Formats: sequence, C-alpha cells, structure tokens
Amino acid sequence: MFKKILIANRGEIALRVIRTCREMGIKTVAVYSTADQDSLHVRFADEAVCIGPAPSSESYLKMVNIIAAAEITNADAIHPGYGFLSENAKFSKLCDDHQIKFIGASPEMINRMGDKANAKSTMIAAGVPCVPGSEGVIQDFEQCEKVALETGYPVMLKASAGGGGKGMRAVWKAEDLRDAWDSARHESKAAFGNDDMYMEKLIEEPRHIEIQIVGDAYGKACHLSERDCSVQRRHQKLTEETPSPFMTDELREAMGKAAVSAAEYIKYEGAGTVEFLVDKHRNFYFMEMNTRIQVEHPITEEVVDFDLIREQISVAAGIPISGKNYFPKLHSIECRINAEDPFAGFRPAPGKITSFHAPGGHGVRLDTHVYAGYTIPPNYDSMIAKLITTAQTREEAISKMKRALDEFIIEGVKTTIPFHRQLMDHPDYVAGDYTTKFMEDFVIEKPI
Ligand code: MV4
Repeated sequence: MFKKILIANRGEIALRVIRTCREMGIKTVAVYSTADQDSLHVRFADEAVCIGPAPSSESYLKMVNIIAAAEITNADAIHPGYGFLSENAKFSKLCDDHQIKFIGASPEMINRMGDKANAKSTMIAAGVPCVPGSEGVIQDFEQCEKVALETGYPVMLKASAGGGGKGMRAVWKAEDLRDAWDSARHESKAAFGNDDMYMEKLIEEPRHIEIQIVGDAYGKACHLSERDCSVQRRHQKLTEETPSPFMTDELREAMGKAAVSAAEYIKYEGAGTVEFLVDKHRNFYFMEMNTRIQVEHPITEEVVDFDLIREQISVAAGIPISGKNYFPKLHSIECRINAEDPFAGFRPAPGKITSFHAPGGHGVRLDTHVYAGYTIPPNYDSMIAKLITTAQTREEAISKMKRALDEFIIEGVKTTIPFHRQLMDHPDYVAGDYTTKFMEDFVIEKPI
C-alpha cells in the first residue's frame, strides 16, 4: 500500500481524499495556491506545499510544480480529484515517468476516451448501444449532408474533441445544416484546436443517467448502479440522485451490463463513469466515459455503503476487486451548493462567509471545505458544498433535504440554497418527472 499520497486538488474533494487516507493510515500532502493558504485541506493534510499564485494555470494546473512537490515530500502516489489534471494524459504520463503512481487512468485510456468519435467507435466494438449516425469523423460537408439524410433529421453535430456541450449543434432541417457545420467547427477549433466532427440522430428530451464502474489491474470490472444527473443548467449539474426515478430493474440490469462490458473491453483500471442518454422509451445510448472520480460520487457511496476513494486507492495499489455488482439499498440526493445568485442568472458570488451553520442529523452528509470567516476566492469554480441526504425512500430523502436546506445558514455571500429549496417543492421534480430540458422551463420565484 502507498505510504504517502499527494492530493493535486483543492476544496471539498481534497478534504474528501485526505479523510479516506487518514482512515487507511496513509500520510497526505496538500498542495495549495497562495489564494488557498487558509483552506481546510492545507490544515488537515500531514504536510502542505505552496505551488504558486492564485490562477489555476500557475498552480493547480502547473504539472512540474506538483511533481516537484511530490518529489520533495517523498509521496509515492498522486490523487488528482476531479477537474484540473484529473483527465490530463500528459500529467498521467509525467507521474509514470517519475515513478509516482497516478490514482486515475493511464495516458492511453485518457486519450482514447477524450476523443469522443474514437470513444464511440470503441464502445460500438465493445457491443455497447450507441446513437445511430456517422461512422467516426465526417470528412467534409458533402459527407455531412449525406449522413444527415441517411440518419434522418433532426440530427446532432458533435465535436470529437468536445464534451460539456461545446461545438455541439442540433439541426432540424437540411437548410440549416451548412450554418451548423460551419459554426460548430469554428467553435470547436477555437476551444480545442481541433475541428473534427461526427453526427448522431438527435435524442429529444433525453435523461442523463450514468453508471459508476470500478475496474482492477486484472481486467475485471463491476458496476455500482446509476446516478440520474438530468437536472442541469448550461451543462452544469445542479442536483443528482440515485436510484433514478426513471429506472426499472430491467433497465438497471441492461445499463449495468453495458457499462461493465465497456470497462472490461478497454481493461479499465480505477473508478470511472459511463454516461448514457436515455430516451422516453427507455432506450439507452452511450454518451461519454469519464476517467475520474466525479463530484456526485457520494450519493452512490451512501446507497451502496461503499467508499469509492478507498476503492480507487486500493485498485491503484494492485488489489483486485470483489467482482460483484452493487445495487441501491437506500435513496440519496445531492444538492450542489454554489456561491452564485440564483435570482440573477446564477451569477458567481465570491466573497467572505460571515456566518455559517451546517445542517446535520440522521441521513445528512455535508462535504465542504468552507467555514465561518472563510473567503471564497474568485479564481476557482463556485461550488462550496455538497449537501447529501439519504433515506429509505425518495419521498423521505426529499423531506430530509428540505429540512436540511432550511437549517443551512450561509451569510455574507449569495448561494443556490433557495433554488434547491424551491426545486424540492416543484411538482415535476417531486413526481420524478424531469429530463435534461427541465431547467429550461424552470421559473425561479424571487422572494419578496
Ligand atoms: C446529445 C443530445 C441529444 N441527442 N446527443 C450534451 C453534452 C454532450 N456531452 C452530449 N450532450 C447531448 N448529446 C444526441 N444524439 C443531448 C445532449 C444534451 C445533454 C445531455 C446530457 C445532459 C444535459 C444535456 C443538455 C443538452 C443537450
């Protein structure tokens, strides 16, 4: 087992990893930017190394500084958390080159899944259901028109380097194809330096349901059931839950099986997520694979009673998985609490937290790095806490969430707490009747 792990991240996920390391008797090294000197991850780690100034590009993304910090502290592994360098093939390779175990995917795996057209071809080969469309990358506009006619409108043009909706265009009729092709390629080139495009049939009002998987170093994989992440705004998830209110035992069996096939086909090692689009007829299609631990992993941990960070570390150390799949025994919901003003288009609202009272009680988990007196720096993403409630049923998990949101006090900065409180009362949400379109129609009521 590792003796010392460096956590190449900040915020709640850095704390989350430190907690499990503590329980496993593994020493920890925090790295931090000058903006994070007073962060809890710096205080709770055994050692801490400053890696640069506030901008991420000069600190949390500065690979050589992080490797240097690992070398001077004698860390034998690096946990990248999510975001930052967690899906960076160069960084994964750099760790290998320095004989430091990267607790994440291999450079080859990251590259393979990062290229979406390539990921899709791989999944077709693995027998995973994919949306009908082009076979790989489209060569020119002439081929684009041909594939659109074969596929049948409406279609979706997607950037192969994309993800998070960038370089993606829905096209409803042939006369709009040219503009969509030009603008999607332009957007993709500007964002990723690559304008390879592929095409799919448009799935209307899909649900976003993902399967958590874990693979070991011996080619064996298992799944830990699903998370429903359909409540999103501009490709930012707001809340997630498991089990999905749309799920059936048959669908879970089929999606779980597909996700395990995907993982075993590519010999995936570590924790990963296979994302699917699910249509109203419960057809499911591969969308993307994430080769990292995700923000919303705690809801899975709560319903299957399993520490995913411990499993990541154990698999990275070469310990085989048990091989069995895990099914939800409870219902869990996560609300992402962001320092944003939900009444002003979710505009970021960094600043000093003047008072803070955390909710608690049975079935309430709060993953956060903030406290009274903490100043949220403007340099990083605006998530400041994840509030997770778990109960026997969905109805009880919602009641518990309402209660927990009501007793959660954060003063000094605006937060998304009032949004979540309204969401928990929304009749369609309460009925479990929501898709990825839900937030387009959601009207937030301003308090008087
Ligand atoms: C789609 C789709 C409909 N049909 N593909 C959005 C992010 C990107 N990685 C894939 N996305 C979508 N792909 C087909 N063929 C609709 C979306 C989509 C979406 C997916 C998941 C969660 C939220 C979404 C919001 C808008 C569009």
